Amino acid sequence: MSHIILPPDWNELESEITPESVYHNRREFLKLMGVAGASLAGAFIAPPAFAQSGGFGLGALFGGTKLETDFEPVEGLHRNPAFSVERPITPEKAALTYNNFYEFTADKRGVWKRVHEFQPRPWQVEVGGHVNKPAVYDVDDLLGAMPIEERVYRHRCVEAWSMVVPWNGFPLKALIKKVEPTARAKFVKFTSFYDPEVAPGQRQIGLPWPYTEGLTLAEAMNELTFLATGIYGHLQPPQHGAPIRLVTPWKYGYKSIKSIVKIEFTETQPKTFWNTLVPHEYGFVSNVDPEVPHPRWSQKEERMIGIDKVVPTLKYNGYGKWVANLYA
Ligand SMILES: Nc1nc2c(c(=O)[nH]1)N[C@H]1C(S)=C(S)[C@@H](COP(=O)(O)O)O[C@H]1N2
Ligand SMILES: [Mo]
Repeated sequence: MSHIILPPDWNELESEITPESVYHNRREFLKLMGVAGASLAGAFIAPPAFAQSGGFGLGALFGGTKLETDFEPVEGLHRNPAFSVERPITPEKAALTYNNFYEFTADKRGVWKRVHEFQPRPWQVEVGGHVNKPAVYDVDDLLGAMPIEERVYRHRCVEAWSMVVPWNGFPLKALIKKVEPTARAKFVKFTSFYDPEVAPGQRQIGLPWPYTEGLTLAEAMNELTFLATGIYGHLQPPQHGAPIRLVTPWKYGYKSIKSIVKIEFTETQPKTFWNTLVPHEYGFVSNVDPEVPHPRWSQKEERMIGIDKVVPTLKYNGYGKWVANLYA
């Protein structure tokens, strides 16, 4: 059951290339499950229901289909003018209904239908590892203690689609300063929630749940690196990674890990979800670069969600001014 990979076709909505293709990849799947010989294969790789339409059985069939748009507004929000984008902001409904959140489904147009049981509050974030002041924060205490602002950022998925969205939240460095990393801290590891009862994707065997990501400490301290507790002027909807998610706009979207429960300062480079699954396609650094094609498609252009326009992809997604020095 090999899977034929087509290059992105801008005219045909269903032809997008997605990392979900790894679910069809026999070899990767077997490697993950520690299956050495190919003879056992058939038993394990009945195509994951997951990868097809995102159907997970009853939950998916009977899940509500009304798009929730009523989220708690964030009062007194100011847009930081240092970050402006010449492209139009993606219409909110387009962003709300087109998401990658593999914990729920691999069907990016159906995530919003499958997040109803997800409870983003109460929510705690544990911050620890090589720091002087480890702490467990309630997300609402963080909202009260951190400098909340709005930033309009470009978002470029590795699958060659993009958005422009107004996040609200605070720079990660504000939190890092509070916990005081020690000299041994060289990397920051982020971990998403793990709850297979509400996240059917996590019942999929062979995937390295919970979703994890990582940055170098210098990347984490960069002005651009943002913890988004909301979007479009309100608190974070589940599908965008409620109640708190990372945003690293110069990197491919998968680095921007959703629904974070743990932030750890480590001495060595942490393992990350996509890098563990398909190391030769999804590197640890993963900076947006139109000159470096994905092994299976070009990264020179991207399709803007909602307005369906194809535009050139920019090095560092247009954020070289802030981050190029990190990679000199
Ligand atoms: N926990 C978790 N975080 C995640 C993902 C995921 O599947 N699980 N998908 C990533 C990918 S591939 C992208 S493109 C962005 C999508 O964010 P959005 O739905 O808010 O646009 O989230 C990233 N963060
Ligand atoms: Mo992505």
